Amino acid sequence: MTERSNEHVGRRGRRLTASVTDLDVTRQRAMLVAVVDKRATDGELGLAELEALTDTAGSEPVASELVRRERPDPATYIGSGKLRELVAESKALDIDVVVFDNELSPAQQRNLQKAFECDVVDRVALILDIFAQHAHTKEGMLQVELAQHRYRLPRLRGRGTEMSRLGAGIGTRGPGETKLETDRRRILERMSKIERELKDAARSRSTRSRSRRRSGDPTVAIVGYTNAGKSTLFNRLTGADVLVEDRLFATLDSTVRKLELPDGHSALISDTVGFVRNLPHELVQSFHSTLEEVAEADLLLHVVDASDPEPELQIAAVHRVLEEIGAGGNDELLVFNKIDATDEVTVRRLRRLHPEAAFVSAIDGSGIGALGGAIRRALEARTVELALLVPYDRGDVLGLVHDGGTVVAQTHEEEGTRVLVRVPESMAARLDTFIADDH
Ligand SMILES: Nc1nc2c(ncn2[C@@H]2O[C@H](COP(=O)(O)OP(=O)(O)OP(=O)(O)O)[C@@H](O)[C@H]2O)c(=O)[nH]1
Ligand SMILES: [Mg+2]
Repeated sequence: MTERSNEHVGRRGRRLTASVTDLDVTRQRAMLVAVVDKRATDGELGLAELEALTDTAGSEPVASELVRRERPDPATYIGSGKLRELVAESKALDIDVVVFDNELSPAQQRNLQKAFECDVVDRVALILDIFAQHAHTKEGMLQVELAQHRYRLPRLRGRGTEMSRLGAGIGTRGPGETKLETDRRRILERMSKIERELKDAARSRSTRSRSRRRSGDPTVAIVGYTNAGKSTLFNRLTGADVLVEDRLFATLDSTVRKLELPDGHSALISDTVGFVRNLPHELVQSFHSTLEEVAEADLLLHVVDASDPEPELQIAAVHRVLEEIGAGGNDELLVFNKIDATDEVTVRRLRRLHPEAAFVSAIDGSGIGALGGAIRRALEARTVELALLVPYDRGDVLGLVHDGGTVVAQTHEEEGTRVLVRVPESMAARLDTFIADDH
């Protein structure tokens, strides 16, 4: 914990985050800045989310600034005029840390830090910090540490160029560069070590998931925006006791439980880390193995907070992350949660827009019974694509795939009919012996 919080020890030695050991320290006062396009309409929402993130990270948002600009200023992101204005305001408000919603280049971060005379962090660093505070398992902590190194490495290089550009001569530059190189090498070594350990963990995990697969139960992964109520729903469905909190990224590690479905069927369901708009790439890469479980799931239960002012934006952000992790094509069942806290007009509108979706309250249990049935139906409707070679004397098999599936392509060859079909998974097992070897 201590090593990770050091990430943000500023030049005055004050921390961005209050860790468990220094809860008695007054919360840092944060000024939030979001730079948006001149015509952007969702700037306020972005700022509201940044406030929630800052609060979750342990700092107190005392001022929020929406800056409209055509394009970022290369040196200071916000431009020198706006910078003077904000510096004055930050002094007046006794600000300890300035948090940018935008990703800052190492040079911009340095220039801003100089001007504000306090810590300046961007959204990526903020999210990394929250993850660092919330990681509890060994694998989770390693994944976060790896992401932090990925973030830090180019920033180290940034300091290096600054030093050599000073042209301070052999005496000063030499040791500086050497130290930089040593630092870089040490970090790279540490990263390789973590990557090896994570690979081992992933290997044993995939053995586990293969043996689960062999048990025949289909897999369902709960996904969705952070704080949508995924863990609450998971607990409600499985009787588990996963931590639920009104904070962002309360869950970082995945938990798997058996889910009993109607008519004696069952599935394996997992609860995992939530997504957010512009989830840092460093994290997506590091959480690769956790997210792989999502990509491999037979069905995604996409939980959406219906009481959010813009649920559609959350849905779009989640879809973008799903694409990024290779789960864009997975079957998905939308679940609008928190309907107890959503006004009726909104619920009606969402029902109209998403007729296939389930509407539930994980807190009071409404809609949960129906959700079980919907999951069961969605799993049944799952289809797989198969390339088959059917001998000419097996007209019955061809009839079966034509009736029960969709034929994508069909050619007649010497040994039989070659078909590419999409069939319900329940039918796939019966077609096993006809799968074309050369495909
Ligand atoms: N009103 C209402 N609140 C809910 C409902 N479901 C969850 N919540 C609240 O929403 C907050 C977040 O719930 P979690 O289950 O931790 O959400 P999550 O999606 O797992 O969040 P992360 O793991 O942090 O991404 C908590 O304060 C829950 O009590 C619901 O159906 N209605
Ligand atoms: Mg959770």
